[in-house]
Amino acid sequence: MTKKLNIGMLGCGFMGRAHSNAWLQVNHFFSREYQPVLKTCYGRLEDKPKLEEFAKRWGYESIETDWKKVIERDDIDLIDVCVPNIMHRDAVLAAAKAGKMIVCEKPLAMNAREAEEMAEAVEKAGVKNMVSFNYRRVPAITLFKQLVDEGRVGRPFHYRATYNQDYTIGADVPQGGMALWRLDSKVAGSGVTGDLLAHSIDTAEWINGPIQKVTAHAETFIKERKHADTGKVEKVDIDDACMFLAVFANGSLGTFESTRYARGRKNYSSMEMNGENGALFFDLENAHQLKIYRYADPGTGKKIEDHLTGWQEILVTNFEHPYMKNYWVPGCTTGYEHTFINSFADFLASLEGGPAFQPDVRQAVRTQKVCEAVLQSAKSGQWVTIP
Ligand code: SOE
Repeated sequence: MTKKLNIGMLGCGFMGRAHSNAWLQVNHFFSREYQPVLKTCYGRLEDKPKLEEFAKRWGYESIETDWKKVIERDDIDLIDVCVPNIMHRDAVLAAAKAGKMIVCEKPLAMNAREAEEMAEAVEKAGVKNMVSFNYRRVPAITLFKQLVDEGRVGRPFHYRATYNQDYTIGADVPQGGMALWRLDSKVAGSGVTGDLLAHSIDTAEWINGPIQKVTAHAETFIKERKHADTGKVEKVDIDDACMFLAVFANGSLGTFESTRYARGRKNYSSMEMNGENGALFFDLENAHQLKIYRYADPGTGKKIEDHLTGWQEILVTNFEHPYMKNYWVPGCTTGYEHTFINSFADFLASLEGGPAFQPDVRQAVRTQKVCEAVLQSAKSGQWVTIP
């Protein structure tokens, strides 16, 4: 039996493309009762030519230049929020009130207060929801978590995450506008903390459990940039780079670093965990490789033979690896877009009686609180405990 799931897409930019592709592809690779239908998409009136081209390319049946109309439509089941962060709150509150299912891009909100308000509204409405922290569904990261849960790292001592890019180094890169709203704090809420570290924090807490406290330092390297909307040179308020130390409730120590000024790094997200029984390392530039260092067998506690210890590489493309049996044959890889397809596959499964989808809006509030504590600590120079 198939059921139509009518999608109302808010946004026609980078994330709008990533999500539209995933809605179209998910039934090709995963057997699900729900069949997403790209019903309508919203973009600003001033971006109408771009919106029309977007709708045509991805096969949307109609367009809307008023986002509220998308939510009001009776024929829409799910609102997919891919507009800039400043619009997330209003869109999610309205969608919850209208009883629609919600998919929201990360970060959930501009700040923790907004995030909490959104979670309360969604919970009150009782609507199914997910927040798109897509990297949890990189097969090698899912396997990372599985191996930790199997005890292969053992008692954890350290967790180290980086998320580095280099696209804002040029002083002539404008802030704001359609493409670079992530550089405008009034639209994005924060810089790398909300945009990139939020991913690292979501994954870190998923793997290690809660972070208890943080101490941070943030930097804005270029203090003024031309604003694409006003044409004027304006103060830059976002964090270009941010690093923080964390203490996890499990006793492990965390270090996190993120910047958009790491010359040579485009979308370099890495994580390493070191424990009593072993260690794991992953980086997104080698997305199908997971490195493992095995020191002791988790079942018996017996030390691995000396001549076999050392970093080993798992090519995460086997049928037994997370998500991979749904794609090609062992050795054939998947890409960035598949992390969104995997997310929607799990979301649809949750609608069909499968495990509740994570991260949901409530869990994303938690990530937002850690981000806020990081920014607060960067200002005060003090350790901040996460409430
Ligand atoms: C920023 O450049 C960005 O597009 C993030 O917003 C995404 O979340 C990340 O996955 C890729 O980089």
